[in-house]
Amino acid sequence: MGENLKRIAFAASVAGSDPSAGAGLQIDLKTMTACGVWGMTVVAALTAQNANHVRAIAEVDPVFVQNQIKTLEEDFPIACYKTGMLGNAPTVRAVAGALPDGVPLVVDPVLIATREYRLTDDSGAAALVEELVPRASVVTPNIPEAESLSGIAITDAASMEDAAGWFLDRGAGAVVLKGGHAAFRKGVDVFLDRDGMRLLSGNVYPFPDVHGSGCCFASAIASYIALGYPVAAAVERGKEFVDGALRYAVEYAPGRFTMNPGWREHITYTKISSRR
Ligand code: PXL
Repeated sequence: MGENLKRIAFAASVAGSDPSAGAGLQIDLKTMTACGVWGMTVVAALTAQNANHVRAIAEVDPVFVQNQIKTLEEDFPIACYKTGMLGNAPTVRAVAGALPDGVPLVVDPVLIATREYRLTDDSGAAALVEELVPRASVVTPNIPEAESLSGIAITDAASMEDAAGWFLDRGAGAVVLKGGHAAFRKGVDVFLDRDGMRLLSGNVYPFPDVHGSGCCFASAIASYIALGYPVAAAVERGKEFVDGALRYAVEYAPGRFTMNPGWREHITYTKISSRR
C-alpha cells in the first residue's frame, strides 16, 4: 500500500438510507467528512421519507449487504465501522458475519425513528443484542432503545446507570446511554466502560426534536476512533461535535429540524440572495 494511503482514516457506516439526508447513511457521511474522515456507506436498508413521514421501507438482500462490506474490505483498511438501521435479524446476522474481526465497531441500535416509525423489528432487536452488542467497542442507545433492549424501565439516574451496565454485561466495551429523552437530568448522557462511569453533560436547545441526532453522534464517535483516539476520548470529542451540530440545527421544513454537520465551517445552506 502507498504510504499516503496508509495515512487516510477510513470509516464505514452500515445503515439505512434517508433520502432527505437528515439521518441514516447520508447524515453519517456528512458527519464523517466534517470530522476529517473518508466516510463510506454500506446500504443495509432503504426508506422513502421526507421531513414529516417515513412512507415506506424496503429491505436490501442480506447477502448483498455482506457483499458490499466484503468488497470494500478488499481495498480499504477501514479503521472503524458504525452500524445504524439494519431492519431485521437476517440483516443483523449478515453484517455480524461480514465485519472483520478486531476492527472497532460503534453500534447505534436504531429501533424507532424520532417520528415513531419502526425501523428495526423485534427479531432484529434480539439479533442486535446477540450478535453485535458483544463485539461493539461502544453502543449508543437512547433511553427508549435501552429500555426496549434491556427490559429495564429508566425512571431516574440509578435505573439509567443499571441499564448502561446491562450493555456491558452483554459484552460491549463501552456504552453511551443518551439522555436526550430523559424526564430527569435531560441532555446528560451516561458513559460507562470497564474503568467506570462518567456523565457527559450537554446543552439542551429549544428545538422540538432534531432528526438524525443519534446517527450524527455515533458517526462522530466512529470518526474519532478511525482517526486514532481511544474510545473514551472519541466519545468526548463526538459529544462536542454533536453539541455544535444541534446548536446550529437546520430547519429544513416548517418546524422540522435536522443536524448541521457543517457547523464548524459555518455552513448555513442558504442562497446567496438570503445571506446577511
Ligand atoms: O434517526 C434514526 C434513523 C436512522 N436511520 C434512518 C432513519 C432514521 C430516522 O428516521 O430514517 C435511515
